[in-house]
Amino acid sequence: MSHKTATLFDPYTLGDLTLPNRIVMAPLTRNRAGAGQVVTDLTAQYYAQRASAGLLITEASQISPEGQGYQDTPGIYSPEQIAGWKTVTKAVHDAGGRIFLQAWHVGRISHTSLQPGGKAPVAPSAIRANTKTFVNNTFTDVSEPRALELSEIPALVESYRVAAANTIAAGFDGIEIHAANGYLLDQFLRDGANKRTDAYGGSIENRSRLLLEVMAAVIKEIGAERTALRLSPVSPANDLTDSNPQPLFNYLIEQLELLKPVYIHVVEGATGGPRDVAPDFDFEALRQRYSGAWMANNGYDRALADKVLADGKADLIAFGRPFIANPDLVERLRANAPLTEVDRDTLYGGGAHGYTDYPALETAAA
Ligand code: 8OZ
Repeated sequence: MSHKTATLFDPYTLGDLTLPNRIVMAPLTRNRAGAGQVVTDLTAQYYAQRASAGLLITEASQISPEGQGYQDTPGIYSPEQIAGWKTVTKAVHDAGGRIFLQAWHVGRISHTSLQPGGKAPVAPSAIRANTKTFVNNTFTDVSEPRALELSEIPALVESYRVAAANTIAAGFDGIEIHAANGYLLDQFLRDGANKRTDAYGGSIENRSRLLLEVMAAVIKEIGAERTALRLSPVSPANDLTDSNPQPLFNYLIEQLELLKPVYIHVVEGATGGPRDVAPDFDFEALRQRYSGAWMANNGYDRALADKVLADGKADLIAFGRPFIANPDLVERLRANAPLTEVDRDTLYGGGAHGYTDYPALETAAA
């Protein structure tokens, strides 16, 4: 198949949206939701400041109370949460932007103190991850999970379908299902966390089953042109591994080609870290199996983005941390202007400082 080459500043037709450029704001966890896991006016301001991106993707938002793994992350399951997100989508649309919600269930990357009734988090198998979560304003070891019963799977799929309906009710342009970075759907995919012996574990087909059922349910509910997906095939984030990721992800993309989500978003390498953690993994083999929009992410700068777009290896490039400190990232990349460095102390939690107070570049007086 042929992919037209482009630059970051060419428009792109994504489903029924016209993106004015190929620059996407990647999902970024900021832990600033209020009571009831409802986003605040500050969040509306934060995304609206970044509306010049071709597309904004929100921070990961839990589909259910059990899906939460960190303090103060927003939800997309209650009427109050939907009402809160409406203020965000309105502010972004009023500012001329487009925005997808990223929906997640963290699975085993949680802590009993965040779970309803103080129960164990759920996972494909009862294996604790060797990683930490952020609760009570500190980084704490995640709790040991319990394995989901086979009989619980249909209700889990249903909670993704409802979250998708809620996402559209909140005024979003679409949903990105988070199946990356070692959270629940990724835990089912990769065999470091999935030791099940039923239809959802073992073979590549079985480990892919839950994600494909979720994608089919969401697409049936809101349409393929509003449904997207994020994957991180080789990322060690959150202590997840797979013994042989290439055939797993090749198969998965072949199945996704039949479902045709509006884009597939792939984290190349270790999330937020080195790009070359698995030099033998062939990302191009995935891209060649998909005829829809391909979104690449991880450690991109303008030079690498220009090269990948010119080579036709991706259609869209997602930038994460640079968007935190540079609300006008699109203009800065266009002008080759210097980027502000992010303040790590204000990444997770807090208020306006380090969130909505990063300035845009001064526009030179005419
Ligand atoms: C950083 C801190 C907490 C969560 C991810 C949602 O890695 C996250 C996340 C990132 O996908």
